[in-house]
Amino acid sequence: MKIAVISDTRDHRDNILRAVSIMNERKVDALIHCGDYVSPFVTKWFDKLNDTIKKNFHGVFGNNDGEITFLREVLGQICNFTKNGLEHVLEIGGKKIFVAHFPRPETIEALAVSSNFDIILSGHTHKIVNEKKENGVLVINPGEACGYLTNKATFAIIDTDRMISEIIEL
Ligand SMILES: [Mn+2]
Repeated sequence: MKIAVISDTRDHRDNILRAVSIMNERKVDALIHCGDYVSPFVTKWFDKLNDTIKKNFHGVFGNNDGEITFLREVLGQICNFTKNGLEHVLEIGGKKIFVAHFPRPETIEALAVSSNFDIILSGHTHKIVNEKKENGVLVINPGEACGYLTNKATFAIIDTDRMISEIIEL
């Protein structure tokens, strides 16, 4: 299965639309957003995802998501949030996945070495991490889709069969 992972989209309309069209073209099976959407109106752009992806669209909130009530109400129509909205534990393509916007590096490391999850996803730092640990665990930060801090707008596509992740520039 192919899982797209995106983070820190921060209302960047053009990059979101570009990412969505690549996800549709590449026929990914699922999408995980690692937080910092910012405004609920991003729903309008994510709504262009094909139906398969929309049925398998999961997200967590970030520290810049102020309007959580309305994000939950509007984006929540196509994106699955947990009750607290801050963490997700998912199973996709037979892989156990942990998602949070800004776990501390120590937490990510502890989760990775525990082998309790196959894939650990986070965002927030705007820095790409594409790492495969010795125990086969993937630790991924897709970087920033907005490109505001690094001038490099990216997201990731994970192939769960091969357990590799590709970074895609927008
Ligand atoms: Mn953040």
